[in-house]
Amino acid sequence: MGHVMNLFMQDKVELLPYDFGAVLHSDVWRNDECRTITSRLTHELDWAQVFVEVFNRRVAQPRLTCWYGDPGKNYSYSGTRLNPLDWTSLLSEIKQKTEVVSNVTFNSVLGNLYRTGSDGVSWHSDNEPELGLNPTIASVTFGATRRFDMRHRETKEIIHIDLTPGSILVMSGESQSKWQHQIAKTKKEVAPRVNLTFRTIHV
Ligand SMILES: O=C(O)CCC(=O)C(=O)O
Ligand SMILES: [Mn+2]
Repeated sequence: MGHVMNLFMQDKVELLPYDFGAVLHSDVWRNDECRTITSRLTHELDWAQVFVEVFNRRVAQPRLTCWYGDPGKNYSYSGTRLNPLDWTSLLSEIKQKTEVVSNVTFNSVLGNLYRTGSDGVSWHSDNEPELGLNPTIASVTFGATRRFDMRHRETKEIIHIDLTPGSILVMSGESQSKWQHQIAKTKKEVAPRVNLTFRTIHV
């Protein structure tokens, strides 16, 4: 279904045709800044391989993750309980800029490192109870551009969004309750991508 109704508001673009809440801010960081930040995040953050149980089998997530935040903001995620590490100075800087752009404050960040095109994240919504109803999540991209897909739970309509380095995707409103999202694996040769999803955990 070809809903061609992009709402241009200042530099912001609503990407969803209905059950709204996905706005992309492009080029928040310059290309040269992105290169430095990508390298620093890759090396400085405490990336770990998380294993999850799927049909009684221990399966490695196809990406590395890390979790930083204010003390005590714990979060259960696919059966794993993660204790946040303390903000690094670089993460604090990125968080500050993300809060200015999105006009929302956050108390934690889940990092994803997609090493190659064989890494991805399958269809899901960020609808854990700790996030509350209709949460606002800001998803920041450094490194390679990867395609982000959003699929409506009922109509099954799929929206494709290229998440470019230095961009912030702000998901809010009904973007989690009515839509799911994924980063599909790709056979194309792609450089590593670092994604930071800033969230507010209510505990
Ligand atoms: O890498 C992305 O852009 C999405 C990551 C994501 O959906 C998540 O961490 O919940
Ligand atoms: Mn997600």
